[in-house]
Amino acid sequence: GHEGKCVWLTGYSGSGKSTLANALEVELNRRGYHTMLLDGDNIRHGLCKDLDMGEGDRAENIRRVGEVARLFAEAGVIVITAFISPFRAGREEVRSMFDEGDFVEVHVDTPLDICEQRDPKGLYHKAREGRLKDFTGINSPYEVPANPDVTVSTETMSQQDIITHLLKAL
Ligand code: GGZ
Repeated sequence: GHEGKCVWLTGYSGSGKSTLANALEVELNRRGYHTMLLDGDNIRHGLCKDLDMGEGDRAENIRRVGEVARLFAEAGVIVITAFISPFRAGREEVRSMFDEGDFVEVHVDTPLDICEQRDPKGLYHKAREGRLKDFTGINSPYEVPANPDVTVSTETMSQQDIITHLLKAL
């Protein structure tokens, strides 16, 4: 069978990580690959529901996601993750758990002001009003990936182009 991998999407809230992750999963499934999509919806309500958005808890969130991703990848699954994962050290820690080439870091490089304009859940607005603490990009840091395997821009590339690009990188 084919070997497992981890496609790790990182970027701001509203950058388009989940949309891309879902589209990538559909394409991989069409090609016969077994996939597992991990995102806030299935992780932060279950495995990580004891964690908040402070720096230490975000680090623990990413550590747990990395461990789960590795278990699935060892079973031959292509794992796609969609977490802000704002800290470089945490992303590098997860990378170190995989063989070279089996961890593909994808920077979803949508600028903060675009994410804030989109604001699909009104969270940026809430954060600007001071009603949400530790919000990434407003009052909590995002460390831009220094050496991502792939950088994608949802502004300049169509979703189909991005998916094609990601499939090639795999
Ligand atoms: C950032 C927050 C926050 C704060 C709630 N900061 O766009 P969303 O809504 O659906 O995805 C965001 C999600 C971020 O959780 P992650 O597990 O991806 O974060 S991390 O990787 O840093 O652990 C956002 C929502 O939760 N959200 N509060 N304060 N995003």
